[in-house]
Amino acid sequence: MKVAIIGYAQAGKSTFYRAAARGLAKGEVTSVPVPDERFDTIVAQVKPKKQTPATVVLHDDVEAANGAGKAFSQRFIDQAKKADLLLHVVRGFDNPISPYYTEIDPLRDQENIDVELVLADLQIVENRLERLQKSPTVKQSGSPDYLEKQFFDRVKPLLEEGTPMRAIEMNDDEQTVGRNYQFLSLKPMVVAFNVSESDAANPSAAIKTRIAELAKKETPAFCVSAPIEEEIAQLDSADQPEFLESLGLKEPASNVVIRAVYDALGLITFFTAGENDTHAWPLRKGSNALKAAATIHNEIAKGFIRAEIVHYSDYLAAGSLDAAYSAGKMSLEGKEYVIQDGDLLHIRNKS
Ligand SMILES: Nc1nc2c(ncn2[C@@H]2O[C@H](COP(=O)(O)OP(=O)(O)OP(=O)(O)O)[C@@H](O)[C@H]2O)c(=O)[nH]1
Ligand SMILES: [Mg+2]
Repeated sequence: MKVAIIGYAQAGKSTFYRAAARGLAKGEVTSVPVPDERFDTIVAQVKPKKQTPATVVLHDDVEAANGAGKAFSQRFIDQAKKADLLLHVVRGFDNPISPYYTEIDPLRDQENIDVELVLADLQIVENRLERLQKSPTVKQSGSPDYLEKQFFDRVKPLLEEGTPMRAIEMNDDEQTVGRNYQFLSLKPMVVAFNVSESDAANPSAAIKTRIAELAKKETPAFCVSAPIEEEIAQLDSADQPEFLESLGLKEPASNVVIRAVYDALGLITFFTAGENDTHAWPLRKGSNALKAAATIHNEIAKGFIRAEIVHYSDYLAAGSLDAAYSAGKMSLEGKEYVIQDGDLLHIRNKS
């Protein structure tokens, strides 16, 4: 899953990218492990030869957005279109370089990017509606062009009011049309306000209010201090707790952001606790056991007999998979069983 880091110039995008990548950053694209305490617990207990966490792919290769109310460049739009999720890093710290506005105003910057995303989509909708006028089938009730015109006629005034596509109710066909057009405001979005060190643990009332407003619009938002996060990432894990405590943090803020990204992508995790490889697998919410089997390997899905399932809470209570099995906590499920976040799986199969 591709996560594009977007924002204005010098907002701290690359600093945050390096911090979230926990020292793994290579170039501008890095596969970043999703922090998961449950996975760490399983690994510590199983002690496998190899461990494979779930990951998301962070892209720091998107050109900075034009500031001061200028529209996005075509290059920005083309790069952002390819992403599954947009992670907006907002400048909330004093920067003497101040490339676009002199005064710091994270609320303005966050809103400006949102408005530009909607305007970029509105442009596409308007162009398409103009072309559709010339379509020979646009008046034929039920034709694809007819349906598209109806849909775009409905969303146009909403976009004009500044409503992002992701906040507009759509049926399945409309969702498909929206995805085909790669509308930017339809993509899930997470916001990281890059504020000063002292504000990160204790944000201003204005930022708290904005975070609450964004949460209502299904846009998870957080405060981070990107340079501090980068420092944390450089520390040995033994030295981290004391440093985090001195900052008033329970864990690195970038961990929280990456988990929110994963969740906003609509993903949950299931585990396979093998002695050779203990693996955390990303899976779309609502997927069944057959889909989980196919995620591991197509052959395993083809030969699917049953899924042995242990819920994570039962595993934790028992202390090991063997103990959970002995305590009767394993259930045998068929292909249609809906995987729950944290399930430990073993697929019985013919292959
Ligand atoms: N004081 C302070 N400086 C920061 C903070 N975040 C980033 N910086 C500094 O701001 C400058 C720009 O940071 P980058 O992470 O390169 O920003 P960017 O958004 O990737 O910049 P471009 O890719 O050039 O658009 C660097 O000198 C950082 O060290 C912060 O929270 N506080
Ligand atoms: Mg950068």
